[in-house]
Amino acid sequence: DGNEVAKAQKAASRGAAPTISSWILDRSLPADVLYEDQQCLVFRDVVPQAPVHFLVIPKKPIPCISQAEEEDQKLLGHLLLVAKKTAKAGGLGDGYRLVINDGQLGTQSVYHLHIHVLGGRPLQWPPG
Ligand code: DGP
Repeated sequence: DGNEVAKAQKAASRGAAPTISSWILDRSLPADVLYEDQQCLVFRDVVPQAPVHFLVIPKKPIPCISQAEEEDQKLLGHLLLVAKKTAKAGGLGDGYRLVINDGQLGTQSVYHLHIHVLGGRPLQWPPG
């Protein structure tokens, strides 16, 4: 909601590193949490790019997919299964898209690994 956007902007203006881990895992920023277990958290994106847009993040602070390790294999699989379950629970039975942005050219803006779950409208291909 607007309150969350204002807090995000305030945190950014303080020069705080924009990591979802510090804002959401510490609960310093209220997020609309849809699902949580020991390994991950699912919450609504504060700047939705589709009628349904949420983020699946590991609790482990992996900065980006390119820095994930072999030892993260099970966790990464878990994140995908949680993404598909929450997509179905979120009413995206007719299809949706999972996106992981990586690094500068991938337009990653928050350096805590997250899977975008996008749907609720026909999506364009290729993405921009
Ligand atoms: P990316 O560009 O892939 O790094 O996506 C980061 C996403 O995170 C972007 O869609 C906006 C969202 N976001 C950034 N800060 C916050 C926040 O504090 N709360 C929530 N709910 N979403 C955030």
